[in-house]
Amino acid sequence: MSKILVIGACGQLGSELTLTLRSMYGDNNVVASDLREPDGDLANGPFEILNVLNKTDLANIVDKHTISQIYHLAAILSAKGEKDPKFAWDLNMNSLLNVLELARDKNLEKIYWPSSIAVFGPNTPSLNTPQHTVMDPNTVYGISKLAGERWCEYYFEKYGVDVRSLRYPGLIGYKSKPGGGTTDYAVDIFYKALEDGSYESFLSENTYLPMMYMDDAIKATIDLMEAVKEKIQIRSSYNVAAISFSPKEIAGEIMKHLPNFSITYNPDFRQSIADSWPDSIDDSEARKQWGWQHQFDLSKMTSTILSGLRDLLN
Ligand code: AKB
Repeated sequence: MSKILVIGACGQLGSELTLTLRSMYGDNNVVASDLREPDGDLANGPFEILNVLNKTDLANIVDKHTISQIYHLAAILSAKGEKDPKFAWDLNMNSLLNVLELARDKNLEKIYWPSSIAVFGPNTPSLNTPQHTVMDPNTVYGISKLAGERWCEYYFEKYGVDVRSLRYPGLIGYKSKPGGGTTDYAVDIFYKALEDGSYESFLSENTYLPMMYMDDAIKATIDLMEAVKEKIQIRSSYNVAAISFSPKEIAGEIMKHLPNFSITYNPDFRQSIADSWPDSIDDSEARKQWGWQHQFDLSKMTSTILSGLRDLLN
């Protein structure tokens, strides 16, 4: 039985992915790790405090738990990265290199590392952005993700490290909040809709971005990691898509459930980041090669989040 280490397990994606992996493979086969102590259900399985920049601690944890697979999710996201670019670069890059080196040296079975739509930039075709195209990211987060993709392919080609990756769109869940991203508005809007009945968007009304409900993101991640090696023909990172919408459209969808909800627009520095990213993504390679299919459209996602969040807040 493979033993899995999740790095960044307390984050927006990490907390839900860890619990799904534990339900699939057993609590004791999935070790969660993060800089901070876990809360909620995450505390019900093995947990290690880990700063992934510390290579020795990382290696000791891998040895202690006989880890064979790593999901490395820790990163500084787009908006936060712009506040301290050097730190974002150091963390995003050196943490990935630590994991790839360890995977090569200890001959680990598989590695998962997320990339992002942030690898694209202002000169990338923004409608149905192809898998292979111009990539000129202008955020430090996007630059680090693009460099990371090149490193993943390099470690696969040169050393045979079985590293797999997805270019996530904005991930929307309600069980834990994201931090420091440009797509975070699409999570905040649900909290504010239920708590205050109104929301001030930091992106303008017609800003379209590729998005995905958390359950689909987890499904995509696990489908990719479970796929037989021969099907994984892209070793940089796969485009994956589900839905695309603007603040105005998601507000309209929320109003179908909460007719008194209102939205105002007050774009800030995150507008220019959003403007440099695609409106929609062509993910046909993922669909063809390993059978990716999403399950949540805007209306199904909205009703699922509103009813789940109502229960959580009550
Ligand atoms: C962000 O907004 O920075 C992230 C991303 C799209 O990778 N959610």
